[in-house]
Amino acid sequence: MKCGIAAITGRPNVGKSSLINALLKTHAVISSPKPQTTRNLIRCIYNDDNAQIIFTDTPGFLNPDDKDKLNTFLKDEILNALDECDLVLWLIDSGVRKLTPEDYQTAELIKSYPVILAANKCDKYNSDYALSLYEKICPCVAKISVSARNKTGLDELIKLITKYLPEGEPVYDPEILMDTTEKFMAGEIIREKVLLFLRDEVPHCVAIEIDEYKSPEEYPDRKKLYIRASLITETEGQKKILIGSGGSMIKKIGASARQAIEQATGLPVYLDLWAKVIPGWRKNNLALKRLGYS
Ligand SMILES: Nc1nc2c(ncn2[C@@H]2O[C@H](COP(=O)(O)OP(=O)(O)OP(=O)(O)O)[C@@H](O)[C@H]2O)c(=O)[nH]1
Ligand SMILES: [Mg+2]
Repeated sequence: MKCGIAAITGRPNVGKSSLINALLKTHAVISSPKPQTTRNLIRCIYNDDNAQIIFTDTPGFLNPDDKDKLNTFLKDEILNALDECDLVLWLIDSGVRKLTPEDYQTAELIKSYPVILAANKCDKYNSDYALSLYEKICPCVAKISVSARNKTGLDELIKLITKYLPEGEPVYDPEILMDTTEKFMAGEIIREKVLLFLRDEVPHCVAIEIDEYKSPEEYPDRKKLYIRASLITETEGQKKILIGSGGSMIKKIGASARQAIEQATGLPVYLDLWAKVIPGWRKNNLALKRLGYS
């Protein structure tokens, strides 16, 4: 058996989370068309007869602006993922025609690991040029074209990763899909709907705080999973947009999130959403800590 940790890194929006979902054949982590969807290191576990691969999803690599402490946290999560991994899967977008300073920094950060270079979105672009660009700045043990959307190249990718992982027995029970809590995942699902329904910069200014999480498994007198959550914005203006006229937006987010949480947990759900303001929470260390970004 092989067993080890494959950290997936890359620019925002290249499809890192979508690829994990495609490999695990389930909606494990949230994805969206907006960059900087993923905010935490999340371990997802893949099992087959030959290997257990622990994939770490990470935020997209961006150079943090010193004032934006959330962005500093996102970069730290990437460094934490690199700290614990056995190999790096550097996911690039097949459509890239020019490297950025962040690409060079990523190459520097991962140079001591075996790197598999994977060009995603090969359903949309020919990957050859993008792969040749990145190969010049990062020696890799293998390169491959994949499409998380069309599920192309995924078996080959698993074979490649398995080849470069250390020998070892599985460390996670094969029943376990993710090394995180249901409560955290509920917050992520709500945030995914915020990203889906709200436009422009607003979703990036929203954080979710789960105030109450009472499951029938823990409280047998309840028939439904009860979740009370706060949708936190930085300003009153953003809060107004989040609520929408007559509460229409927050209702839409709630209805869609409730359905998705019901699907994920297999339980009927009562979801109670509230909008709150914590002024400038992305720049405030105490607020970031409270919201799980520290
Ligand atoms: N055409 C195409 N689109 C894809 C593919 N994989 C992902 N996408 C789309 O790319 C967008 C970003 O996907 P994510 O999985 O959220 O990307 P990410 O790299 O995790 O993004 P961050 O978490 O923001 O760093 C979404 O709109 C996906 O539907 C693919 O193989 N082909
Ligand atoms: Mg992501």
